[in-house]
Amino acid sequence: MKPVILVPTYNESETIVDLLKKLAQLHIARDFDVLVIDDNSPDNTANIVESLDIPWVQVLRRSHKDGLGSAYRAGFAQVLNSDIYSRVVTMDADGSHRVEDLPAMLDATDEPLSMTIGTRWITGGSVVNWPKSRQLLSRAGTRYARLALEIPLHDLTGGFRVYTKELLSQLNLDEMKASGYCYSLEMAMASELAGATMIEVPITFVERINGVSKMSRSIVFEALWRTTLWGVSRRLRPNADKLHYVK
Ligand SMILES: Nc1nc2c(ncn2[C@@H]2O[C@H](COP(=O)(O)OP(=O)(O)O)[C@@H](O)[C@H]2O)c(=O)[nH]1
Ligand SMILES: [Mg+2]
Repeated sequence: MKPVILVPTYNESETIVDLLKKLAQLHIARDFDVLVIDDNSPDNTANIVESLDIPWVQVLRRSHKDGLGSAYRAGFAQVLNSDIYSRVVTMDADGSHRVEDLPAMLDATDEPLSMTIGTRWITGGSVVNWPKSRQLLSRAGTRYARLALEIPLHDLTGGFRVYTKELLSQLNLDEMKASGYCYSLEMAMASELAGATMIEVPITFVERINGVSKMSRSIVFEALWRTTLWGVSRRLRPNADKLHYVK
């Protein structure tokens, strides 16, 4: 049993090769697979990855851009169908989630029902090259989600995580609704409802140098309204939420 790293991509031709090169260095010491989940990127990301012909890297091709949450759900469904994986890592393609931080994330716990969260806003964690506005947005997002969802974690908006297969197989992934980046909040909420141990590992988040961010106003808006609704629902119907998210 080995980990699998899910890397969602949309127009990441300028970043994905570099990430895979860095992962190849780590692959010398550790066994893992990579699944790139590509939404038919017009810049040929999927073809570029396949042309590298790396035996431990596969591409899941989707027909059109359908958001980060939906890309991850497709990836989860594919890897949960296989019985060779023990854990699932989620990682951005653009180098913001550093391969250097991955060993500490993978070694953080042996707990079978757990989620390890790469965390920027704790001692030892940091952010490099993010404008003040983006830092503010991320910190305010986490603070609002902590309050609304009552989850005492320090980085709820980050997507660098390790889920155990046992945890993912207990969640009703088909019931998840977030289409954009707030999928990370929905997954944290569902994992907490499943009784998962949550481990925070400090990471350094480095803003991309190449390619462009897909963050948009509509992604922020979706996170805001969904978090507000989830917060209300958690207070009014806590058991219904558990039934909704946990098998
Ligand atoms: N498959 C897929 N990947 C996406 C989508 N939106 C964003 N991504 C990927 O998600 C990761 C994070 O996106 P990014 O634009 O870097 O967001 P930021 O770091 O918050 O500015 C990158 O690897 C993107 O290519 C999408 O709709 N589909
Ligand atoms: Mg990024």
